[in-house]
Amino acid sequence: MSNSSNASESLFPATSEQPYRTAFHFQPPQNWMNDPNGPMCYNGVYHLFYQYNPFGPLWNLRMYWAHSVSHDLINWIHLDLAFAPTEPFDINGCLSGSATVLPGNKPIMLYTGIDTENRQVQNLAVPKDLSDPYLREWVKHTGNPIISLPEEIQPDDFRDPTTTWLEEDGTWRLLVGSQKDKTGIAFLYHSGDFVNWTKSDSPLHKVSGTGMWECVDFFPVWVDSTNGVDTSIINPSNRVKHVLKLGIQDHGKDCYLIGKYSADKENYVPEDELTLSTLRLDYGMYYASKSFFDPVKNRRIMTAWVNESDSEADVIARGWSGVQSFPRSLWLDKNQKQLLQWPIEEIEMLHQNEVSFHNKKLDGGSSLEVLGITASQADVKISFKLANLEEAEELDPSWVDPQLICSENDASKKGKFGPFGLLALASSDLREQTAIFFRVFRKNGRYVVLMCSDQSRSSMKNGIEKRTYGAFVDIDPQQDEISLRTLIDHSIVESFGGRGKTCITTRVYPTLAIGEQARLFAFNHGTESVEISELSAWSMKKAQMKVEEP
Ligand code: DQQ
Repeated sequence: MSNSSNASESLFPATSEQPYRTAFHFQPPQNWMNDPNGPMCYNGVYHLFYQYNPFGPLWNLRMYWAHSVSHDLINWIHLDLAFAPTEPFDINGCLSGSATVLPGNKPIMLYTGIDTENRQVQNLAVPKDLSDPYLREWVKHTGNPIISLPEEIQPDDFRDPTTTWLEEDGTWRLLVGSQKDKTGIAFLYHSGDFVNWTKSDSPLHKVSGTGMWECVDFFPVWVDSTNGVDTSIINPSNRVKHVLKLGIQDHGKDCYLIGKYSADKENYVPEDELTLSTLRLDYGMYYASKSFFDPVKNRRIMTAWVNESDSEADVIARGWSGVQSFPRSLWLDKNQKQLLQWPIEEIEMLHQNEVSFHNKKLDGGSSLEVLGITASQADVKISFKLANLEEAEELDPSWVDPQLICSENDASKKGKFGPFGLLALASSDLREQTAIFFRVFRKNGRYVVLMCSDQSRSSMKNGIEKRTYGAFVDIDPQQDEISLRTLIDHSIVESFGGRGKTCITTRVYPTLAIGEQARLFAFNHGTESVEISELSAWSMKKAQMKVEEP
């Protein structure tokens, strides 16, 4: 394909003219990007494909796949487009899909095409030249589609094949997301040769009332290790549980279940019911996530599309839309009830100018500026210790929805313990600020920790979305410090509460707190004092994102 690869990076506007371009979150040089597709590691090179509109910064169903590669998941080289809608089986769009590295070290790609009849079908493609370390060119299988639309399913409700996994008998399995009459469905298919696929009599899972399931992901996690597990683990035993991740299209939320997968019975038994409010990968803007097993570092990595919340006119004016979340390692929490997520360790390559301090009291109503770092491009870790917890307010029994509690009690509303946390991308007069904070309540003799990300004052601009997000963090503040890690990157704020138990990602568009004008504060607007037991913050170097010269 020849298209966007001729331009060099210098053709794109300088950062000062583009204050919302990110420094270390993945972005293409221009145009629209959404879902990550087919992430994989092949011969030590990481590949990220993504949904891309090469013709402009807005979404268009007639999607292409763009392709970038990296040796460290931090610095990226943008290659030529990988797939364009050119064939009868994908002429109306190449939608999301997944990679599998087959035995013998052979990568393959499965993706959804929209065919001449506007039906969603599943297609197969392979690299043209396995000796090309970047796998630049891909060849679509001539027998596509390899999976046609099931009779009972609407033409636009059948998409996003998962990474496949191998069973003990040498046959392969994969899932495709769907819906019928508002019941979300993960269809299970099997194949002996990768070309002929048969649908199992029963789907792997379905839940009524949830609507279309997009970008389904299905992978094993160790119950007793932070390492990753290859999707094709044979004989998983009791050391493994399976995560079923579902993109709930009607709500734009990535939810997941933890459960037991039985290959013999071809069934999946989740431990909990699927709900929209619990077990979400991220409680902010984070969708269409996809994970892969990284054999180099023996870990599972996940990335997701983080959309804009800016106005369409501003998106058009700046010529691009969408960023990828910073890659996260993920594993099962010790309690086996939820996943933990943490920025991949390679982030440290970008750290510079560390500032840190210990044991600083933050009186009620006070704040403390974190000086010495570039506050618009930073990685910040902070932990809080609380004394006299018995003074905490009782949680109002009607407060069950954390997002609602956070919206109705923004960062300006004083409590006893909280709000305390960080003011990111703040202007010096604090008229602009993105507050990521905690509140602690008592409930039935125990404690409840609420985490919020309040965008209501994030920008002086009008007419843009400034939602507040919230979720509970499953920690006991009597035993554990309340920790927050926040990645700040110009227009994205990615926060990890309780060492990765609760994540909230947001997009913000400050007008005053941009570039060197941005400031960072620790704050406590509660009436009770809290102690910052530890703070470490780093300026972040800019990652290299280069377009490959022809
Ligand atoms: N985006 C793709 C689909 C997927 C959706 C289209 C999720 O394949 O279901 O761009 O964001």
